[in-house]
Amino acid sequence: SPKLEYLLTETRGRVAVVTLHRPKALNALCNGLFVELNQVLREFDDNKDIGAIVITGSERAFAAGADIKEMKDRGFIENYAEDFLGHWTQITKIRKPTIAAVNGFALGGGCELAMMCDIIYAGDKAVFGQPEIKLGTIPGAGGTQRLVRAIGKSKAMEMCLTGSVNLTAEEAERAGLVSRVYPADQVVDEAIKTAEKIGNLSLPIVQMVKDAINQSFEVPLSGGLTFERRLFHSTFASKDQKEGMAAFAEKRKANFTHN
Ligand code: CO8
Repeated sequence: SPKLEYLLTETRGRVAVVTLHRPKALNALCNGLFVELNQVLREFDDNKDIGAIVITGSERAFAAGADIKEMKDRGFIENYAEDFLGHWTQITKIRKPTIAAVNGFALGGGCELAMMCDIIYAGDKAVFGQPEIKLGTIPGAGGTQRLVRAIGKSKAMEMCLTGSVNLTAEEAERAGLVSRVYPADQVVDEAIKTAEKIGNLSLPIVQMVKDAINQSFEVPLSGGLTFERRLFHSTFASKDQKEGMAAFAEKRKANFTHN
């Protein structure tokens, strides 16, 4: 792919690591950064040798939000006509598991970007917040929706209405926003370890789990349970189900071929 201005990428075995790299602006999510992020994620999603993706920033900032300087003079009609920042949701269409490894500020769009990932790990100095209201606007990429589902109404209201009540890493873990907290310098490695674990499992089966859990956000319980059971049934059409269960019965390690 062409040279990237705002991102660093590397692969480690079946894991892709994407690092937001706009250090002078605390990884503020300018349009160019998001265009690159969508492009890189799509490439890794299409790459058969990749099983899971880690998204991280710097120790100081995962991302301090959408780029305020870039958007401050925009108008309603252009926002609406161009569906301003609508392309942010493309990351939720990535079919491989995504893990956000968050250090430092995850504010506004930065918090929303983390919430668009499947799993969030936090460094112990991470800070999650939705300060948009202090700028005279509101969260636009899930801060009033995904955050409620993650931490409940009262905490989400408090964060979004004040713009200044933030969650520390510990609080975010207790509230369920984050699955684990690690020392800041270990969080990326731990995210990569988990991504490796997932990446060595059967990719199509992993994708079914992701699909099924995401379905739970969209449909009533009975519909979600039926969706889950049908996917469960369909796993029996895969070589990897045969291999996984045979390996258990033969007391050996399964060798999945992603088929
Ligand atoms: N946009 C643009 N530039 C930024 C941003 C940002 N969000 N955040 C930081 N920067 C820049 C600063 O302007 C500064 O640049 P310069 O050196 O040229 O002055 C540089 O990064 C370093 O920042 P600070 O000097 O401010 O660093 P501090 O350590 O003093 O403060 C803070 C760190 C507290 C994180 C502070 O920078 C801050 O408050 N940033 C803004 C946080 C914020 O309000 N974020 C929400 C933005 S709005 C948003 O995200 C809406 C999302 C809507 C998505 C809709 C999708 C459909």
